[in-house]
Amino acid sequence: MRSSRENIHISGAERLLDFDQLEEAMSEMIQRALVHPRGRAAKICLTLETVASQQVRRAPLLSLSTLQVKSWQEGRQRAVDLLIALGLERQIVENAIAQLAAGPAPQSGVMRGAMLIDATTGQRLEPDQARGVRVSRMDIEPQAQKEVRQFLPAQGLASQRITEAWVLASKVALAPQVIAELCWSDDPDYLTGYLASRQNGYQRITHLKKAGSPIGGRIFFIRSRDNLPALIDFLQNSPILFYPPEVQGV
Ligand code: WAQ
Ligand code: MG
Repeated sequence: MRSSRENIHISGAERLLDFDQLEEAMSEMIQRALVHPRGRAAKICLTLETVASQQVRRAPLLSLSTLQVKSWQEGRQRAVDLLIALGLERQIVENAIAQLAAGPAPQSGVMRGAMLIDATTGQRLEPDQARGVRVSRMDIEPQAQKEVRQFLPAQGLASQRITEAWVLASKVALAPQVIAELCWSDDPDYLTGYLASRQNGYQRITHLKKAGSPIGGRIFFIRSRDNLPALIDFLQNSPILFYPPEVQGV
């Protein structure tokens, strides 16, 4: 699902479900698009595609941990340090974060998908800077939903958002070309973001943006532009169902 108003992205979501779960999931998505902190959508696009069950791969979620920080400035500093520790260059990381913070789409807007940054040159590699690359066709295995909830630090309303971000990040981290992902929400009141990598797992950072800001997004730091079409195809199309993490972080 993706929803918009006057060409401004409001929200999106993707699921990978059995046929018998479709109707319920669809109406839940429509509700979400209509009642959203970024405003009420004027246009909602729903796309349903069949995926053969033999094509669906299974994988574990990344381990999950939470870094408590006092301000978004401290949170971004921590994120930069962690990215440098993963081998990225400070200049490239800071420049990518500055682009995200300024609104990475044309006219300083929010993108519908993620930015792809070449970690060796700092160049943006997504073919369309308004759309970005949207990761799709991933979910929690139906039989693991309950167990996964037990891993979450917060119960209630927030957990659906956390689960969705955790699943998305776990899919992105499976791509060998991806070094790390940095994300914070475009919802004005949601300040927690994350840094995810195969090496360190899904690291939530309690503040990554200023309260009230409608600008958010995702940056995927990519090893090189080699095999870019294959990477994009994997992120958009490869169906994966996740089960609980094999090792739990702190
Ligand atoms: N693929 C790629 N990029 C996406 C996708 C997707 N499927 N969905 C959203 N984005 C991009 C897009 O630019 C959005 O503007 C931006 O990410 C933010 O999306 O552990 O809520 O759904 O507490 O607002 C992370 C922390 C919350 C959760 C992230 O993102 C936690 C969040 P939102
Ligand atoms: Mg949002």
